[in-house]
Amino acid sequence: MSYRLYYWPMLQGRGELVRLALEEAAETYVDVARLPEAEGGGVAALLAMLRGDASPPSYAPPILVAGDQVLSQTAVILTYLGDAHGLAPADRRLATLQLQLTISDAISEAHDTHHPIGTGLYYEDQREAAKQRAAFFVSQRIAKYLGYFERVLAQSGDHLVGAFSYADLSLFQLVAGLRHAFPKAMAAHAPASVIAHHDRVAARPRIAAYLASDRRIPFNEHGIFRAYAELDLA
Ligand SMILES: N[C@@H](CCC(=O)N[C@@H](CS)C(=O)NCC(=O)O)C(=O)O
Repeated sequence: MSYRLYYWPMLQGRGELVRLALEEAAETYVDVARLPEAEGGGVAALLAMLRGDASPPSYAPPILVAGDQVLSQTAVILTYLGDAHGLAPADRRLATLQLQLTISDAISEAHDTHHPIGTGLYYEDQREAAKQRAAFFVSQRIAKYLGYFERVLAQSGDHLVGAFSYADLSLFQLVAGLRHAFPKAMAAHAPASVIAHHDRVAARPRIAAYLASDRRIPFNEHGIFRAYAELDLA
């Protein structure tokens, strides 16, 4: 199977959860919007896909085209890749999805620290609200989410559902993103077992190779995890 991923070309975002799964599966894929427009890429290709006649149409990226299937919603795409490439144990499919959706919730809350009022507004136009939202996220939510994953790992061992799954890749990305955006808060609140889990995933050969490659877009201030020092309130 040769996959086509449609995602915003300048940021990791939720597309990164799909990229990590494709990289771990060693599947070839075209990151379509990162191609030049002259080669059918760019944001134009993504917008054309969003406006296209997939059934149902996709509401938002990431979108994965797999043969004649057009899939969106990150957790749906990962469920598909988990089944197709052994990235979720067959007897733990729903457990894997359950954890993935919790990671998705945490990612949405991390995004809302810098865009608490509206995604269509600039950060600079919601700075004061962002400070309030981030204070709550940093003091309450990081510890609650990561404390939950600490409990899961205490139960299951090295991997979230006992054996390796796409949810491990996504937890890695959540932790990497939180460390980028909130280094002081993460130093204060991240459980050691969750950091050790992050490091194990980062050391997986295909993931390590990917992270060192230019396919991995660096964290930046267009993405979900942004390093605004004023929001990192340890
Ligand atoms: N629940 C969806 C959320 C998708 C989403 O919010 N995508 C962002 C980029 S990461 C987007 O472009 N959203 C456009 C919009 O919501 O209008 C998922 O997990 O895939």
